[in-house]
Amino acid sequence: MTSPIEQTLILVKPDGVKRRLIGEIISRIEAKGYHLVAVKMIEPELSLLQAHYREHEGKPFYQPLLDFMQSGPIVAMIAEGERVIEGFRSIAGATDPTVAAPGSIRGDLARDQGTKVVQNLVHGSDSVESAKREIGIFFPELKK
Ligand code: DAT
Ligand code: MG
Repeated sequence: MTSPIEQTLILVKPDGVKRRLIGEIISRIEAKGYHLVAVKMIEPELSLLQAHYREHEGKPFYQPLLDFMQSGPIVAMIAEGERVIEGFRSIAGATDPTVAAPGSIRGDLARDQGTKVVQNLVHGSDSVESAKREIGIFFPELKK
């Protein structure tokens, strides 16, 4: 069976930028063999983050999540490759960095900081549908 080439949206969150982990995170994506096809550092508007995180509206960590994501610059990227959506989530590790597998970005480099929202360094799209939607939100200039 052949796997189609996918694209996924990856974010280095403000904690990753502040801790100077952009290079480390990009290295892991490239070492795994995925191609970066777009990279930019931005300070996203609230409306952009609300669109991105709409599935979490109403949850107790929603407002802390928006505040955290606006606490400093982030790096937005598009990575490409066969099964990259699943593959990046595997190298990112579980949402909760305390139990994320050692060897993963979150497992190796993040931990519970006692904050209302989990600070776990990276975002990766979780399906083909959300990747398309999220790439459109963060890279409207690339719309065909
Ligand atoms: P993921 O980023 O692994 O896809 P998610 O989409 O469920 O996780 O949640 C988005 C972000 O919100 C996540 O990276 C960290 C934060 N978060 C998720 N669940 C949380 C919880 N129960 N308490 C605090 N923060 C949470
Ligand atoms: Mg998610």
